[in-house]
Amino acid sequence: MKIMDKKELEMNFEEVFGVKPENCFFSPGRINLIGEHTDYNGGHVFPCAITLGTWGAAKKRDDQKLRFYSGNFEKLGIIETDLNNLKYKKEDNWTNYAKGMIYYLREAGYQVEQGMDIYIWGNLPQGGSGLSSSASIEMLFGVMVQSLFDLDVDRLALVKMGVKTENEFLGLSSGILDQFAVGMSKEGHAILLDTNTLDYKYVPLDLKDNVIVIMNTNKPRALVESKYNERVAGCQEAVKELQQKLDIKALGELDNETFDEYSYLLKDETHLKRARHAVSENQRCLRGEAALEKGDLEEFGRLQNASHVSLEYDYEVTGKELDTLAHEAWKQPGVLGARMCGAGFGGSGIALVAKDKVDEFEKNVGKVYEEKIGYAPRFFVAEVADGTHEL
Ligand code: GAF
Repeated sequence: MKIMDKKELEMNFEEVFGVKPENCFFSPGRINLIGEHTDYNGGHVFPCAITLGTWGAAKKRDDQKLRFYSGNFEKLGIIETDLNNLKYKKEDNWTNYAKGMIYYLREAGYQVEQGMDIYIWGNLPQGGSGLSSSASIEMLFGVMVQSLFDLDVDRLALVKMGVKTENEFLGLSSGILDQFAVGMSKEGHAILLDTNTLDYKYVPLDLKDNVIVIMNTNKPRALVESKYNERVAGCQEAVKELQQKLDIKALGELDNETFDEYSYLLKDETHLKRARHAVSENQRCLRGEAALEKGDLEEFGRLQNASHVSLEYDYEVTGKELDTLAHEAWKQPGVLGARMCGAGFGGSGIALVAKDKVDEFEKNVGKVYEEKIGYAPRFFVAEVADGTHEL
């Protein structure tokens, strides 16, 4: 997998803009070990950042122009806009993430009065990788603008602006998982985050003789946003129905027993399934974190498997590509657990695999996937990285 060092980043910037950049940055992607579709339900998530991500170099301009260039989309050339015209435009592609971040920084009163030249390049699989390339770009821009304009803004505020960019600028009702993981992670650690209180703790990620293999479906992205928003709405409906008897604001407040007792209130079978996933996944996330802290990787793997099953049957966000990867992974020697990761409907899964079985694992799972799906998946061994930072 190609990575980019600071020198190459500076050279690429200079080639496009004819001057040297002021600063260079790296922003990771993320995986979520367990706790999926819980973040907009006030539940827990347990992600970590990975060394795949987005690199960026930037320089302030004397005027108010924003000039963006991506090494991944060379054909698009320089996309130009103006600080005073920070509006979402479909054809502006990935630069909408940057525009959103700058818009919300300025809205919050931060002084960003000069334009910038910006070069970015990333190695996260494109087209809905499930590894959060959008949050990676959002946080890259947040930290970039903070540094270039010397803004006194704390990291959590930037994370929240990333979420606002996603929710209000782009219209995806996502939670805080991705931006938090990308912005707040620490090398060698996962973060247990309570998305209701925003309390969090870093947990050393000791996988003993195992590694996390990322399994990318390579499936072209289609309709993920609308299906995602539908799931969010389904959970909100379920909360309303449960509120007839329960004093709750979100599904994450319930344990499995209370949910079972009151689930008769959910007359709609789909709402019942969606809510059951949100509640049980939150409990699995907490149990998973505890198992990992105790070094009980077998239990952790079992919970990951159960998470996939719940996402497959109750939440219905997996699809044949992710199911094939997880189901084949479960059959392989040396695999402790495997599940889809991120929003679903394509994207990536993760598997906890014994180090000495990784080659065999990739060969076997890859072969069956290609036979069933018609094209190959991609595998990466995840390395756990720091959150967005200056190089
Ligand atoms: C996507 C969203 F952006 C996250 O907020 C989260 O809901 C995730 O899907 C599912 O856990 O990555």
